Amino acid sequence: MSLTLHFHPLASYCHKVLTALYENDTPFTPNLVDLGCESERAALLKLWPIGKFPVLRDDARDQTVPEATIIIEYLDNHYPGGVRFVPADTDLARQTRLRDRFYDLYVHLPMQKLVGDRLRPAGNSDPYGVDEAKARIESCYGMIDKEVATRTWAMGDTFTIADCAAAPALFYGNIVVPIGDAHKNLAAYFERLKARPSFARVLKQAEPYFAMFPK
Ligand SMILES: N[C@@H](CCC(=O)N[C@@H](CS)C(=O)NCC(=O)O)C(=O)O
Repeated sequence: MSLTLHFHPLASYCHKVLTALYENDTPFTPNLVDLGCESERAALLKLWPIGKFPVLRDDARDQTVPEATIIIEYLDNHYPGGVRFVPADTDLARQTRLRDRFYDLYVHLPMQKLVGDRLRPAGNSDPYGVDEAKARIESCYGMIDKEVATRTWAMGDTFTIADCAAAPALFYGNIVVPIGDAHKNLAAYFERLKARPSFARVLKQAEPYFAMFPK
């Protein structure tokens, strides 16, 4: 088995890649990285000096691939399975990548801002930034609600990289900014994501670590 995923079961961007791996039953070796352990952090930094996971290592092709989106595209290109994450059609591919960017940049990152603020030392919180992040997520919920009114998945009938991006962004997003009753189509889409076997498996594996999530 040539693929190793350096990851943590609670980490939202790792959920994105795990969902893609499980969709196609792609064989890989999981390497759980405890960033609190100096040697494990140092090993991750050696692979990717930014020090964030997920990072995929492919020994067969001698490639180290960081960044969730790039990892999924790499898997799609070099280890394709039944589910293709980026469509071959160039226009559809562009629209799919835009959805992926949308979920990462405008839902996932503001969600991380809200979670990160809970971890800041007392007296160092950023109420202005927190309000901005909440407003961004709320405006995205409105956009998504309209989009998925007539779609099963983010791009229509087919599960893509955009859904891999949406699932963890909405899962943790819903904890910090509840989806609520006002966004019925989004709420239904979120339920479909949670019921998707690949993402359900990711959440099951994260369960033992949920107590680490900052209240
Ligand atoms: N842009 C990166 C973001 C990765 C990221 O933010 N990873 C978080 C976990 S979800 C992380 O490594 N956090 C630990 C840290 O920043 O020290 C991607 O898409 O993979």
